[in-house]
Amino acid sequence: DPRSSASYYERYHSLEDIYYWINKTAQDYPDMVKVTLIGSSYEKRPLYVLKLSGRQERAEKRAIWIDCGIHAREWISPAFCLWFVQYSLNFYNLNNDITEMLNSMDIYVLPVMNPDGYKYTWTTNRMWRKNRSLSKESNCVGTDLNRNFDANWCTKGASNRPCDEIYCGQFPESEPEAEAVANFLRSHKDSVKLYLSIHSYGQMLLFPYSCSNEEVPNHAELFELVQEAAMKVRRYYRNNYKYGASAKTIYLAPGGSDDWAYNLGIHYSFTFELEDRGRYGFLLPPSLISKACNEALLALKSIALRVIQKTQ
Ligand code: PAY
Ligand code: ZN
Repeated sequence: DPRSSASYYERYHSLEDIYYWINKTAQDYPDMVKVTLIGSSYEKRPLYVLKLSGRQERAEKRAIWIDCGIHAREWISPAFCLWFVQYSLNFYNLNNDITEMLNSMDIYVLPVMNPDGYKYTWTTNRMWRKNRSLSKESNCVGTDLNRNFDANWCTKGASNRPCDEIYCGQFPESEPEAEAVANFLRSHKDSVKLYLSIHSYGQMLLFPYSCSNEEVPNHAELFELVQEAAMKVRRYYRNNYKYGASAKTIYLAPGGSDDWAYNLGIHYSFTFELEDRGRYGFLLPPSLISKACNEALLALKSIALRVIQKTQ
């Protein structure tokens, strides 16, 4: 079985491989993994979410949501979701942090939120970002899924022109991929305490708002969380991550999933920009997958364990 070799996770995988991996992982860990279909893409590909749970039964389980691959060309992002799932399953009851996480929270993982775009980056255009939806008024294809959520939708930092990379779509949640995620979070908003969206590149740990320069009410608390996580990454991996509120740390990005989740009531909401800082950019070589994923994993564990304490 190729999945049991460590090197499987140090490569990038085609969409077909990832679908196969989802199915196989669920089969191999029937007591810890459940797969649910939360919707389908514009081109009718399934959007599968893995629900990871520890073996301890607890009433009123809280939950974490992690999505990868909103943007097609950010290949390290789906690679991280696979890495994270494999790590969780392999190190449950061996590593204290992941054991505590899985015993206190269910973890929902969407490995590829934009399967049509991801497929397109493998077959046709490696630098594609958006999904692959067609528009009536233009020949240009695709909406930026991270501009399609209902958070200051289509204001400064997004575009209403279908040919642009940051096209916001026809209306909020016009895209089936964004709508599926929003519907899932709306129906799980009481249990989901931590929202995490994985992107690349830039090495940043970001929190709301992206859609305005305003500070969120718990800005100081979120700042401490990303600061601590970045400090750990610096110590263990000698690598620097920037951290802070998105709009001020990177740029204005309205209509993003992180702000939308925050406004829904998930007040621990983060976007990670994984490696690197621009040398390879979206084309991060496979030899750097393990370092990028280990750094993000450390940051994730650091934040999640704090959120578990805070939401007790
Ligand atoms: O929450 O503010 C946020 C994320 C902003 C990201 C975006 O949606 O534009 C940042 C970019 C991304 O990961 O998509 C950064 C990359 C390098 C890009 O394409 O500009
Ligand atoms: Zn992105």
